[in-house]
Amino acid sequence: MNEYNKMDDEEKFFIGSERFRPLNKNRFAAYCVILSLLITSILCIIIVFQTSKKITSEYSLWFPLQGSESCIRLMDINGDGLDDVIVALTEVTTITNQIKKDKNREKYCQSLNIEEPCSGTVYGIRGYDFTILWSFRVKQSIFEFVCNGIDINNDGYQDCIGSGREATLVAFDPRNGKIFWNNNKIKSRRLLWNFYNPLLLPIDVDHDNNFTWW
Ligand SMILES: [Ca+2]
Ligand SMILES: [Ca+2]
Repeated sequence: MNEYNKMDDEEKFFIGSERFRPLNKNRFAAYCVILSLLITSILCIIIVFQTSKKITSEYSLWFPLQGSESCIRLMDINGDGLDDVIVALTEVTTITNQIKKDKNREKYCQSLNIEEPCSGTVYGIRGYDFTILWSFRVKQSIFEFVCNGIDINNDGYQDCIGSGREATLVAFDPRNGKIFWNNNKIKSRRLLWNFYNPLLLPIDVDHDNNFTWW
């Protein structure tokens, strides 16, 4: 038996034939390692690029000079079967009490037809890309939204009630941001009188035989 026949299959592969240039085993292993590192690096660069692109351009929404004391309510407000966001913001100056030093505030609020400080804004935001679907102003910062079990206009769709600082109260249709009623024109007697968590009572308080309880 000659030397070639004594070799195992792996050794015969690296010896090659007359047609092919013999490939050194160590060199082949080095090529494999380098190729693996190159593929891994390229994949990492692609993943990092795609991830950073989504965070910075597709899933961010910034509100300059705005703060929030509001809860976040998730519900499908545009009927596409996907959750959207209802949240309220307020001007940062109302949180830090700097707004009282603004002499032009009264005129500004009169132009909005809302009592001072007219600083709150409620937003309906599409959940999958943070597009603002609707918004409306309210008197002050909103704390709480109740959107379960109430149909204020009896159209078969759930509505929302928001409550917050200086007795801010608003009822609205979450599908389009239409306001049913609010107390925007009622000045609070005490700045610290707030509404926190509105409750729905299964009671017809004014005896008009009209209340909806789901
Ligand atoms: Ca939706
Ligand atoms: Ca409704």
